[in-house]
Amino acid sequence: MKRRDFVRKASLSSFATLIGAEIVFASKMVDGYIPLALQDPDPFKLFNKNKGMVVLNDKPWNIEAQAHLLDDPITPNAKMFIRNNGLVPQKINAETWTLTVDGESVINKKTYSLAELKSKFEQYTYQLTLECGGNGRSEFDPPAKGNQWTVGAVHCATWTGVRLRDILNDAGIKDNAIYIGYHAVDQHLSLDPTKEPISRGCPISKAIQDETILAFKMNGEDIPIAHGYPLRLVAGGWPASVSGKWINRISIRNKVHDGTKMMGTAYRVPCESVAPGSKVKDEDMCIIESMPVKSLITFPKSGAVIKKGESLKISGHAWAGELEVSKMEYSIDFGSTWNNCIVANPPNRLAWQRFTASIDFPKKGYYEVWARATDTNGTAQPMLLPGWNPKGYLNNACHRIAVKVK
Ligand SMILES: Nc1nc2c(c(=O)[nH]1)N[C@H]1C(S)=C(S)[C@@H](COP(=O)(O)O)O[C@H]1N2
Ligand SMILES: [Mo]
Repeated sequence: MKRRDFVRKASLSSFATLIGAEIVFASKMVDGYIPLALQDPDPFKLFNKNKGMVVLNDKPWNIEAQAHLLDDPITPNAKMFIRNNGLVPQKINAETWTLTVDGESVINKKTYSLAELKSKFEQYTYQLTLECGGNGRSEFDPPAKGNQWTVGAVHCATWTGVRLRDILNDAGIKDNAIYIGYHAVDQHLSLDPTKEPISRGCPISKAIQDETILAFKMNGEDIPIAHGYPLRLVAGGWPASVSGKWINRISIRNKVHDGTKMMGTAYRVPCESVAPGSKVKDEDMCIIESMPVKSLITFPKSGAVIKKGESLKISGHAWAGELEVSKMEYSIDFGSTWNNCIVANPPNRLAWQRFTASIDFPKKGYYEVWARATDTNGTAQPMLLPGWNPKGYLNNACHRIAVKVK
């Protein structure tokens, strides 16, 4: 019903764009009629996603990958999870798009066109890991409300754009600045124009890192609409909620940004660990910053069957928020003993690292391959579910796959 109201507002020309053809008898269509072709949009076609992706929610669209889809060193669009808090914008005009830099702590409020951003500032390309803070939520007990992500809310694409730092400096950052907050054009599910689905941010120290960029390209092409066309903030290694899509405003704040989903329990965990199921007061919740060390076996798919005498080549990716992964191990005996994998250096800071190993099994039978990454601080992934928290964030437990040797 709400969706219908929304669609009613969309113009006929945007219907035609979405359908990919002119609606020949459009003038005969009753006001508010939704063309059949749009009544049940196929998300795989709509967003060009791989058929193996799993739709967790359609209002708003939330779609996750499966571990075995994430084997590409650079994640292609077809295999990138989508996480939306509101509605994907329908009509975007890159020609007239602007970015405004404002806030209590901006020296000169400024507005840039996309063309200005591209010509005025140097462009950089980085490969950046974006993982949803709620990735792995489905494992928590008592369960946490929200999309029940398993392991597939992570991707590592390349992003091309301008450094946020260069833009902030161009507008001028006052000495009292401590945070930035983003604003975007996606609509709240209620369609109430005064509400934002999400408006998050990060401390200035993260905002001015080399790799924090305002991107207009993903994997060398225009960013797909679902991933933030025409302008997206990308802040690798932090909960992907910091990486605002469809950005048209950045505020330089003299306090911690107080936008939607910055407060209460949103993207926060108890500052001190709590017993599962506890009620935690808002003031005892801390904002998630760098994501914890984690890894995923992306080849083979769980359930692989190999012949006795064959060795199994596994591969996957490991990442560690602001840090690097210093060690990657696998176990085939339920964690009793561990062997080293080969881990590649990241192509750049904040990109995931590829690991490989060749595994020999002693005899026929059922095995599990468990994978464990350790970051440069010496912190390893837990084998079991880590600290319970009210919203089910930061599950970085070891990934495992089943293997049969016949
Ligand atoms: N404008 C806007 N930006 C957003 C969101 C959103 O709903 N609206 N979702 C955030 C969250 S919670 C995540 S996990 C990432 C998901 O990025 P992706 O859909 O490109 O994978 O986008 C972030 N940026
Ligand atoms: Mo997220």
